[in-house]
Amino acid sequence: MPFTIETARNIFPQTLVADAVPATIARFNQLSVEDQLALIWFAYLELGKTMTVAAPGAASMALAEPILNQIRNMSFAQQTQVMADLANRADTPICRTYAVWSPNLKLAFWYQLGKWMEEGIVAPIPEGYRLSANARAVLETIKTLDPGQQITVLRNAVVGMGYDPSKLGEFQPVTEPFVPPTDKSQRTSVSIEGVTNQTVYDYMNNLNANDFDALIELFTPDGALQPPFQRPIVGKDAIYRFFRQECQNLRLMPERGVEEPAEDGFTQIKVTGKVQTPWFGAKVGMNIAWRFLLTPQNKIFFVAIDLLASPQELLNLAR
Ligand code: 45D
Repeated sequence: MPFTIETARNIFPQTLVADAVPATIARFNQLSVEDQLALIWFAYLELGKTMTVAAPGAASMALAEPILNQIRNMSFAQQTQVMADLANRADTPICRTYAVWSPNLKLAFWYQLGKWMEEGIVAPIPEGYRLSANARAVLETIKTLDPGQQITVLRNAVVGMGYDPSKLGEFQPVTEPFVPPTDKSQRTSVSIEGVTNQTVYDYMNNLNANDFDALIELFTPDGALQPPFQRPIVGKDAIYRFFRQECQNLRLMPERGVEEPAEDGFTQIKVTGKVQTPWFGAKVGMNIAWRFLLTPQNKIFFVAIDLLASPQELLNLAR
């Protein structure tokens, strides 16, 4: 039977992903909005002890600026209401604007609010705020996660806020400005123990160079890419948009992998290694697996990117 996207999702079924992330987000979503905001604040403070978040670029900040200035000029009570509305996914003008922002813009917005909360410009979490028992338990869980999982929980919490974009109909997402690909002379190549497949090397090197035009040509027209904890993104157009909107300036550091023939002349390749996000740079190396399914023509029919359960999983290349 030929592969479908659904069957392709099951290649290398032994891969152990960080289920703690969606489980923690689900528990987080059950909390009151007051608890949610306070919990993120405490988690963010905790994170700040060991790693610093890089300031977002000026161009991203400029896109969020009108709303940020509006909030800055509000009373503490109004500011608290805006933050609660965002956590509540309410239908307000600010929540609608937020909904169409790319994940990085949402993070940039909260980065600035966090700074202003520290400086007393935006309503802080009330001093002595006591988390509910459930919220305390969620916070304790977050503290036990590895750093890559902690920042993924925070990112997912931020991305989930605001008005539900699926209720907006057609819209043009607002994303940070596009950076040109790295000049050919400045590029470096990854090396992956156990892997010789050129498409896999091209995938890693083009993504590292922000060369999304070259990268997308590695996929079949009906190919799919499955980001961590998401459904597959299907088709070249959608994948290309995702790359341009959400994948700039990542650093992929694959370490090892295994290649083997699959049915119908396809090849399946699993690669493990680290990925850095521009937000935390070398401070946080996320433990990642890529599970590729390539056609006989060596095009990417499917690739899943998984956040691994533990660093030990980096050595798990079993099928
Ligand atoms: O509510 O091969 C306050 C793909 C309090 C592409 C706050 C990939 C109140 C293909 C603290 C102010 C992309 C899939 C909030 C590879 C409050 C591919 C603020 C993978 C919210 C490899 C909180 C890439 C703040 C990966 C400011 C895995 C929180 C990328 C900030 C992963 C949190 C990137 C930040 C991740 C989190 C980035 C900045 C997980 C950033 C996380």
